[in-house]
Amino acid sequence: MPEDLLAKITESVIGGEPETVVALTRQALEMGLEPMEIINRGLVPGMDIAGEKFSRGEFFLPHLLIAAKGMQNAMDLLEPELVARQQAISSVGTVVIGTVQGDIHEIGKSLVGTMLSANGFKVHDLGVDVSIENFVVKIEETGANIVGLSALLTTTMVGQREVIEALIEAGLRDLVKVLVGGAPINQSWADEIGADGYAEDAMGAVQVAQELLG
Ligand code: B12
Repeated sequence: MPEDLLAKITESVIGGEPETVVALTRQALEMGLEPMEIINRGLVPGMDIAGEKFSRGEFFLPHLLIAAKGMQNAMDLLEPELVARQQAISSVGTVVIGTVQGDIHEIGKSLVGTMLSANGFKVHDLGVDVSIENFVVKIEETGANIVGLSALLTTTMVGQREVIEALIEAGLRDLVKVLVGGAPINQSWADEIGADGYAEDAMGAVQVAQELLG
């Protein structure tokens, strides 16, 4: 049963069993489950529960790390499937994406990058803990139409505002749309810092990016 399999994936993410996560993910693909279904109903709930346990003091950093390893290894398997399932249209826009300075959360940012690239965007992923300067330089160098700024911590979300300020200073603000996201981010924060768009998840990010480029 797909439901049972998805529940087992969730459990093995929480339980810190990366090899089992990968084996079950492979099984789910073989059963014909869609990659986004496996991500949204199997892997992400596992990460959410691990995060909740961490805030309650039931989990420590190593637990989060091993849960993340499970999800990341499964993503290595799912990414080519995600890309293969979308019709790669000729490039609809160029995106520079990264997680802001001081923040090393990678998984959500990478998923957004993969989905954008699967939907025809040319994506330059700068990785995590990206300095303001690196964002600015890469946007200039690539002529990107969109920059995606990820932040997972309430202490680093201010980095999104700082990148916007640096873009204004560099005279690039009118040339690039700013898309923000990450667990603590919402529409009112996006409005407050003058971002052009916000999305809650990777599918939403694709939709908003398409809307931003008209
Ligand atoms: C895995 C994890 C880690 C891993 C990260 C490993 C890795 N390689 O990425 C490790 C163990 C390193 C880690 C470290 C820390 N973490 Co942590 N972590 C998590 C956890 C459990 C899951 C994050 C995740 O990957 N989710 C799955 C992905 C798919 O979801 P996502 O990241 O939210 O991304 C989606 C959306 O947000 C959105 N999105 C994301 N980026 C973008 C960008 C754009 C442009 C758009 C449009 C959309 C978008 O789309 C994505 C896909 O759907 C969260 C809890 C949680 N549920 O979020 C805590 C959490 C984020 N961590 C937390 C904390 C406190 C920390 C530490 C400070 C712990 C410590 N004491 O050291 C450190 C900080 C390190 C640092 N400087 O960055 C807190 C943050 C609290 C807060 N409000 O600030 C959380 C919420 C846990 C908790 N409940 O307490 N963490």
